[in-house]
Amino acid sequence: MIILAVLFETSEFEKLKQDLVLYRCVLNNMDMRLKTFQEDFTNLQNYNPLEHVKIRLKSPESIAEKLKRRDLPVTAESARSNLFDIAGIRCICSYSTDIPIIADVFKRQPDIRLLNEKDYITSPKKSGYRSHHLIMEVPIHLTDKTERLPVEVQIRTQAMDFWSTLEHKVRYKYDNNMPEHLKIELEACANEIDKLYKRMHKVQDAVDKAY
Ligand code: 0O2
Repeated sequence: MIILAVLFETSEFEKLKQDLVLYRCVLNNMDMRLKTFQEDFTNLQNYNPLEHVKIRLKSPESIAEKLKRRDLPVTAESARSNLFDIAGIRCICSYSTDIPIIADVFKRQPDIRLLNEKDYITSPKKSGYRSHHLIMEVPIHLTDKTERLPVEVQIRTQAMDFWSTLEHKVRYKYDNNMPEHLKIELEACANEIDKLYKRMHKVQDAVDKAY
């Protein structure tokens, strides 16, 4: 695998670094909200559908690489107007039935604006990828102004996350040219995982009804 480093020019890199501070503030803000959701779910229902949450800020290298891949200018301004996943949150749930519940909680936040929603669970990708994506615009109140920045939230079950982490690793290893036999195998794994998860969900339902 050959990796060619794509980089920002020095002045653009300085601007990007300043923007990344704002994106980090948005992630801190979302982290607080998620902790509140978890407390509230547990308090109200004695059940927290959020198994765990992963928060990540895209690195300058990944930002530059994504812009280059899309044939866009490798500048801070271009990153800000074209990339919606610089701030990313992954919410991992126990069951697929929890996914719309979490999505609705985000959508009900009065100061958050939904920019885009993709349901790759009802309609999985050809690769077998399953996840619910929300792109949201979140306000952050700075010392002298309010900024609104996009955040990508991916909501999925542990099983979907297990599959997608492995598939991402394989895809990266083969530099997006995965051999056909691995594509077929991974697609089959995604379907098997889905079936197994639904089967286990039925067991859980039966136990819940019995007690
Ligand atoms: P990375 O390295 O995870 O950041 P967008 O990328 O949102 O501007 P797109 O491609 O239309 O535009 O969005 P989509 O399809 O919703 O994908 C967004 C992210 O979802 C991807 O980001 C991946 O993290 C994840 N994803 C989408 N499809 C797949 C898939 O087939 N397999 C795996 N493992 N993950 C997927 P990036 O930037 O492509 O990658």
